[in-house]
Amino acid sequence: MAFEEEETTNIRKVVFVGLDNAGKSSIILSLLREISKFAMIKPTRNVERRTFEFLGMNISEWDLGGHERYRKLYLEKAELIFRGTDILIYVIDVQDYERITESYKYLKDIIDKLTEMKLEPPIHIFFHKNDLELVESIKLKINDSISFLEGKIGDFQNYHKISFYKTTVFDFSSIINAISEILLSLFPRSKVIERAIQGYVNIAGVEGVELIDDNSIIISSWYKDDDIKEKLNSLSPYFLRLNDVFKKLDNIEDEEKNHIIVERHEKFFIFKQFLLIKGATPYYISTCTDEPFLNQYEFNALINLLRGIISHEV
Ligand SMILES: Nc1nc2c(ncn2[C@@H]2O[C@H](COP(=O)(O)OP(=O)(O)O)[C@@H](O)[C@H]2O)c(=O)[nH]1
Ligand SMILES: [Mg+2]
Repeated sequence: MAFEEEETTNIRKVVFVGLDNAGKSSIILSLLREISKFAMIKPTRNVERRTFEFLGMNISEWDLGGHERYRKLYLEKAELIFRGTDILIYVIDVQDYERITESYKYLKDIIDKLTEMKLEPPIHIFFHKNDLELVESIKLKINDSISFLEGKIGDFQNYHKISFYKTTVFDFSSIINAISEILLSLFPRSKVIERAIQGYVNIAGVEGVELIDDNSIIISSWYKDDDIKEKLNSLSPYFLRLNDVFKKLDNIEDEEKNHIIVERHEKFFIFKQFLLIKGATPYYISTCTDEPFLNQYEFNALINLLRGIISHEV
């Protein structure tokens, strides 16, 4: 029991709020889909609402909307929802022009309520459905909505920490970037990376992982035991050297095939170079597994997340 309590104190409560149809479930689902490629999702035993745990965040969703007269009712429930909330994500459908004012009113009510309750969770506003492939006239309209909202919401910035993001489910990086920034506001970067690596280990079944930067520094690592730790620690510097030699010899730029594999005593040591930011210095992963390859699907999901985490300035 004591252990369980200690476990949960590290979990942050993140609530997605917004009008019905704003896109909250879709955002959460797209995260789930991506994350489940490399991490186990822990559904929480919560009867009322669907919640899930992801990299130390307990994420839930709350629909607003309906009749105007319900607004007051919602706010009475607000006490229940917002107490203990670490992060509030407010999702606005920027293509639904008819409900922009309604959405704004709810947000204003919530901020007022929070102030009244003396709660100050940072508020992250997603200008959602900011789709890429839109005709110019719609893009202009969306920008109008966003400027309107930014102007209005700017008024609250004296009281609250408010950030804005433009998101769409059609560009997953827009979502993972926003979530990474939120994660980094909650936990130190090293902790977020560590959790990501741990998630990958759980699903990929590797015996050890080292994430190494271009200065040969191990940024994060996980080992099944001391034996694997010693092996990877000793091998990685050689892999880095070998990788440099190969880089000079070949001019193939196929990232997918850019790895070195060593087999020894039925174990495979796999070293892989990858780019987090185009044009910047590469990163490397050094692993030990039972199989002579890394599953691309899981590996790419890890890279996508790391890209969000590492390339973010804090
Ligand atoms: N065009 C567009 N539609 C989206 C986007 N995200 C969600 N939707 C759609 O918006 C509708 C409502 O989404 P849902 O996630 O159920 O909203 P919720 O009520 O806030 O949970 C669904 O038809 C989604 O397919 C997006 O980024 N762009
Ligand atoms: Mg929903």
